[in-house]
Amino acid sequence: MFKAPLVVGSAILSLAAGFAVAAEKHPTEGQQYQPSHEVVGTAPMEQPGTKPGVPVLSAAEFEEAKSIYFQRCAGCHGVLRKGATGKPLTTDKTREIGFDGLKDIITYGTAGGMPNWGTSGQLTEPQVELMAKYVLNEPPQPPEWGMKEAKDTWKVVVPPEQRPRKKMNAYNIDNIFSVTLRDAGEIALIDGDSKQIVNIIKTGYAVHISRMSASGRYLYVIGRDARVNLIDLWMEKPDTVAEIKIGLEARSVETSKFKGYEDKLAIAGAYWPPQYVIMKGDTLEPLKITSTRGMTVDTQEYHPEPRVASILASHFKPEFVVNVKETGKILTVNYEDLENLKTTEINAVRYLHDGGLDRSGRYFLVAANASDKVAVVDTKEGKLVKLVDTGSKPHPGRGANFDHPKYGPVWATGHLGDDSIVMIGTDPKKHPQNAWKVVDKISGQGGGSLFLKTHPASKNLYVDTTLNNDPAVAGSVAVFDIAHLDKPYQVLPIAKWAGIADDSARVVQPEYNKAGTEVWFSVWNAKNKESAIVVVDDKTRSLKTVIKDPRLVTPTGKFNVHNTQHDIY
Ligand code: DHE
Repeated sequence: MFKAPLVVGSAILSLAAGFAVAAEKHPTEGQQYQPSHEVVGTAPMEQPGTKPGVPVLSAAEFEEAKSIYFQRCAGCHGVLRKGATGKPLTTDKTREIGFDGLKDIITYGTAGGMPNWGTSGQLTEPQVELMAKYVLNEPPQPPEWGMKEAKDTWKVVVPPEQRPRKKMNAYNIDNIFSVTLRDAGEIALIDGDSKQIVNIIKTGYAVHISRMSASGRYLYVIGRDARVNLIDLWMEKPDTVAEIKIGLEARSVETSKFKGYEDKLAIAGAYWPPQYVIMKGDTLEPLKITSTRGMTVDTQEYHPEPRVASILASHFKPEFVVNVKETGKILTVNYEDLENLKTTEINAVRYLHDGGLDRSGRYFLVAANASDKVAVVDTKEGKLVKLVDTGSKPHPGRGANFDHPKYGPVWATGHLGDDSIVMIGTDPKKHPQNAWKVVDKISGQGGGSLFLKTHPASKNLYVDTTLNNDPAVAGSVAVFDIAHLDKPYQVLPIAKWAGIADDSARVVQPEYNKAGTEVWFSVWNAKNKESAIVVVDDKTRSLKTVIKDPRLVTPTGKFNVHNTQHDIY
């Protein structure tokens, strides 16, 4: 079995900062899998005044340095430079290190995970010097985004009363896929039955995820620039009916799913400003903005910019589960009474990222990848059940639920930092001895895994290795037989099947069709190169169709309407 050499830190776990702008190169090269704040970096910010002895930057130098900082550094060191997964870069610290010391750190990196921006060639020597000078100056403050700004950007394109009263198209909308066209700032709606493109819709910049309303009629899409698009799938040609910007930088959106609240509310979480916004489900009218600034779970220190990571709608209560990255807290936000908002603050662990429900829908499992843990929350009781130790940097997407032949129902995650796939028991009633423990661990193709998936109708478990630095591994997926997890996995050469032999093409995110008979993969190439969607027949594990179209630019996430609506994964 091939095992990729794993360098956790700069060299391999590479994706992130500023990749959207690097159109000519594959975006994942040589950059860390850390959030980029490239959109916040474009906001107007006043250049702070200088102090005697601190290098003065011209306005043009300040703009260049600010842009580099927000693209490449803010994800780890924070927008305000107070530290996140990286060290604080406040001026009391940077001035102690001094210009030469900073220049060395930026050039060569550190054993603690700071990338070698200089020697890797990603920053030129003058840019390294510029950044050393920049961090000796006070950080600029990006703007806030309150109700006024949200309302100023809110647009109802088609008011609810002018929308169709019934489905006006012949599509089997349950089996439509919303496909992220990352660098185009668009989504493609693809008919899962005919594999034809239904519409290409302009969305936010570097659109991140799509989620479905409880009824399956409305699709919500969020861009990195915090723009939310509301798309009505009942229209003759499904399209945007409302939009809003809920902040300057964001990644998550979700809708109310509790009985009686279907399609009533939407919520979006921002990276900057650190806040979540609750909106009217059918118009996106902003109703309530809540800041996530506050104390960290462990050291109980104030954190000025805790980003909102994944958000999930509970099926058991009228609640959203909001994961706050830097404070390490999980908030359950009760949406029954927005005037008297009741929030339960659940202590978990720092740097919460992505996760999903167990198959019963009651428990939510979320990865804190920098802590090598998965937090389990009981959404019915509103309590932390367990923090489970996993492999290095778990990254589940929403994870995969299946019946393990020996241990009963499990939820699985792959890892960025090693080749393991761990399975956590999720049935405290019938299998109490296995509940919330790692009951099984198998090895996949290597580290750099982002997503894994199965379906109740499938016997297979597919695991991608998108960020592995071996192009053959990044361009293929491993598939395991759930009934025989101890048997070797099969490798499906997805990028090759797409006829894309380019080393820069990475295969990302398995997604099933509604019936669970097909699995769709994105062959994610650079913006100026050919990408594709490869459809695999789940039963035979063979190639079924390749979807290619010049409009399919940088496809990444794919969200099947039915599976997303019902949290099937
Ligand atoms: Fe994502 C989900 C954040 C990079 C594709 N991504 C998420 C979620 C968060 C997040 C918080 C969970 C949303 C939810 O469930 O509500 N992603 C981040 C980052 O901060 C990071 C590391 C860097 C950044 O600056 O954005 C990052 N993500 C990426 C990518 O580079 C990917 C591969 C391609 C892309 O389109 O940008 C990517 N992220 C995805 C996808 C999901 C996702 C496809 C949804 C998975 C799912 O099945 O639900």
